[in-house]
Amino acid sequence: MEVTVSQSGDFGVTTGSQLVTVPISGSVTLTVATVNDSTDEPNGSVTVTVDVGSGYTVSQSAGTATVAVDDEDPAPVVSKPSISVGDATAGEGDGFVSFTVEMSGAAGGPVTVYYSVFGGTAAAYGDYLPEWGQVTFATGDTSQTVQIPLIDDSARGEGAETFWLRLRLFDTAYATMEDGLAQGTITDND
Ligand SMILES: [Ca+2]
Ligand SMILES: [Ca+2]
Ligand SMILES: [Ca+2]
Ligand SMILES: [Ca+2]
Repeated sequence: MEVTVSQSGDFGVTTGSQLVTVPISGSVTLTVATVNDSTDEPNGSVTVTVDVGSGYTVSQSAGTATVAVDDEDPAPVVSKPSISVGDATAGEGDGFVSFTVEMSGAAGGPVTVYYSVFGGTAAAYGDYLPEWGQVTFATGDTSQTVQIPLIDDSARGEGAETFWLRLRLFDTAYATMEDGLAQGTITDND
C-alpha cells in the first residue's frame, strides 16, 4: 500500500508517497528519519496517512498517525545594549549643558529614557532650569542628546557650579541601564 508522509515544520523528513508492504494479517513499522540540525525553530510534527488503494479500506479513525517532533536547539542569547551618560561642562553663557546619552550597540526596538535633574551646588532657577523629559532611541540609534537650559547670571567670582542628571529606562525590553548618572558643571563668565 502507499502512504503519504508530511511534516509540520522543517525536520529534514523525506515527504511524499512511500510504498509499504504489510504482511498478511500482520503489521509493519514505518521509520521516518529526521535530520538533527542546529537551528532553533518551533516544535512540529510528522504525519503519515494511509492512501486509498485497492484490496483494502482505510480506517476512518486510524488511517492517519502523527508524531510530535520537538526542537532541541536552544534559543540564541539576545544580548541587550546598555545605556550610559557622561559628565558635561558648559559656560553659564552657553545656553545649556549638553549631555550625550550613548547606547553600547543597536537595540532590537525603540528605547525610551526619562531624564531629570537634581542637587549639586548650582541653584535650580538661578543657574539652570530643572527640566525633565524623555528621549527615545529609534531602532538602530546609538546616541541621543539631553540639553538642560542654563541661566546666565551676573554673579561675579563664582566657582564652577554643579548639578546632577539622572536617567531612568521606561522598560528593559531592549536595553539596560549601565550608568544613568552624570554631573553637569557650569563655569562662570563674570
Ligand atoms: Ca532544530
Ligand atoms: Ca552662577
Ligand atoms: Ca554671567
Ligand atoms: Ca556668574
